[in-house]
Amino acid sequence: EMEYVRWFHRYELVATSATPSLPSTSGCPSKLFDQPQIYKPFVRKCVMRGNVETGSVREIIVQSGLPATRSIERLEFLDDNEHILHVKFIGGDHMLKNYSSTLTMHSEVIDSQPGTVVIESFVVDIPEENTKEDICYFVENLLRCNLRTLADVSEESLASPC
Ligand code: A8S
Repeated sequence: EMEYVRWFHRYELVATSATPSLPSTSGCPSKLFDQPQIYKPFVRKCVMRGNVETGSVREIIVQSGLPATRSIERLEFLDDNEHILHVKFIGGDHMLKNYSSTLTMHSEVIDSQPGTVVIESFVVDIPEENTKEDICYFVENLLRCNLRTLADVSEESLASPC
């Protein structure tokens, strides 16, 4: 039981959500995985290993000035029908250990217009040398930035149906 308690407390769950009003009523999460640089302002480059499918891996190179340079990320689960994208960070030189995120897209009526709500949540280990507040502040700001940009660029392509 101690093991269980210890395991449980290594993780912190924080949900963040944003409600960008995307033009299409059904987004396509698989379009997000191989071209994150289109909607993640801090991603400079993305190199895919293989096709976009469950299990495939991408390497992200981020803009300079951040506390990391690269991240290796695996597509853990993808469902374009249910609009779910689940990604796990499996390597890189960043401090986000055991980070994984879940992004879902939902058709909603927003201001009397059909739109898409995108919700992203994450779990991550809190390293000894950081507080939960610091890590959450850092990640939540990045996710908020990404989701806001996604809402802005979605008109062109990303949120259209698969
Ligand atoms: C995402 C979410 C995050 C990405 C973070 C939190 C990151 O790409 C950046 C800076 C870092 O220090 C960590 O969905 C890492 O992309 C922008 C390189 C992982």
